[in-house]
Amino acid sequence: MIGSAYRALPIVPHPTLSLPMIRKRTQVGIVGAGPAGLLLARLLHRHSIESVILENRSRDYIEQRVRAGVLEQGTVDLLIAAGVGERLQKEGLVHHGIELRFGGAGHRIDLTRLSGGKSITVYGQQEVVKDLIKARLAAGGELVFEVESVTLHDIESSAPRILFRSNGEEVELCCDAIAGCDGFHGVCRPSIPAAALSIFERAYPFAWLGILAQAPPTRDELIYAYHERGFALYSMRSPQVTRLYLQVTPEEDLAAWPDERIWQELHARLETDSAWSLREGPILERGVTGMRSFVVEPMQYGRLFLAGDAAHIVPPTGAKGMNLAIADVFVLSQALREFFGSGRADLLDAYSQTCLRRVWRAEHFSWWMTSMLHRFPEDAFQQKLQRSQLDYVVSSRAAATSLAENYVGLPLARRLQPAEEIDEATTQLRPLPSIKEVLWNSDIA
Ligand code: RFL
Ligand code: PHB
Repeated sequence: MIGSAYRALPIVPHPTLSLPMIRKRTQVGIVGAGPAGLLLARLLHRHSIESVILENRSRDYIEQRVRAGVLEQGTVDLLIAAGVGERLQKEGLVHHGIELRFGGAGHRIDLTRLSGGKSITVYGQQEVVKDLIKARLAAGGELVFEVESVTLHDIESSAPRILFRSNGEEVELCCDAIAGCDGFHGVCRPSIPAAALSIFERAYPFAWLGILAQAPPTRDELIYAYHERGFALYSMRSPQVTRLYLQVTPEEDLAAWPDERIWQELHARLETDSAWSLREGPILERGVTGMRSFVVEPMQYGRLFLAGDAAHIVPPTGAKGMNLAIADVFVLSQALREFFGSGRADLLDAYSQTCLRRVWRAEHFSWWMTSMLHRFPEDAFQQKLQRSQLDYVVSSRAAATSLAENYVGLPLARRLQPAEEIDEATTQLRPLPSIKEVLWNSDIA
């Protein structure tokens, strides 16, 4: 356990085990130290709101876990504003375009020109996690690794509690609110009665085999390749390290993919008619990731608020998962600030509704990119549609602009407004348009 800022309450007997149990209190209990949980704690700290983060893995494990790599413009801006952007600004690779490759030719989508000056930044998720952990500990914040047996209680009340075990001790953490940031396989979503939730999901008949290779990138922008052998993605992590993905079957056995086969397949799927070389190098890491779309509605139940992968999953083709997690906790931090600052619950009540609008946009974009770029087995009609769509996207400014706008990320809500404001003339409260209406930023006025 690191730090000791949260308040210890008297030791009481454990309700079921009759072991002594340590009671503690905080304002917001956060389950999960991924990008969502860690950034939420950081934003709350900036609003002087106390929180405790509980993580069931070790610090080393979560700092080494290789996952996302593409940060939207709004994510970068928020990390900088939160005071955790120093290394990101030094080491992150700013990209102004991506390539769509098909039929033996590459087609560049100029993200920056088409999105009115925005860009994306390639910076590994585990680097974001390292920066956030460092900032959390430097600020003396509570972050407990390797917790066990986490369970949630009284979440529908105004005094929800988290029970967990840490270093052999039973702990009860009493909170005003709980943030479920524990990813897709966490315990928070299943703590909500099933009847209170609606689930929307889609499975795909493929997965991604991803590798990290000690090989300098030969291109400085990402390449999304549509090929009759299947999709391939060319990405990177640094001037020395390439990140590559291949479409494979969902039940793919990694043992069937020796290094030579991986490189052979990458060469075949990324080939072009013009000069192009893929540099090979030692494979540092490899894994197979399933593809799924999933959304739970609502993203809140009583005083439990789900954020990030705990509430929604997208297939990685749109590079949206971590960015969505970050957008959720931005909304949640603003709502909690209002709640603890003025006692108003209207933004908290609107949390799910506010997040879901962005979530569904990203769900659609990720599904669309996935459907356009992957090979669907034995579906000649689909293949003809895909080629038509790809031709359209690289030849129509309107279609390319739509891709660019979604890829760099729609704006985060600039200002979360309460549902009422003081009328200066009468000094009475007057209702504003609903939160939904004032939140979404549209370019079409
Ligand atoms: P995380 O990162 O899964 O963190 C959840 C944390 O909760 C912990 N946990 C628990 N802690 C305490 N008690 C329990 N009972 C717990 N159960 C779980 C876990 O150990 C973990 O530390 O969720 P979060 O914070 O919502 O973040 C979401 C992102 O991790 C995810 O969406 C992205 O990685 C998705 N993703 C991508 N997103 C992007 O924005 N851009 C990309 O380019 C991108 N590429 C990708 C991706 C995900 C991939 N994989 C491997 C799934 C590429 C891949 C291959
Ligand atoms: C990555 O670099 O890991 C990456 C890039 C783009 C994606 C998904 C993953 O769409």
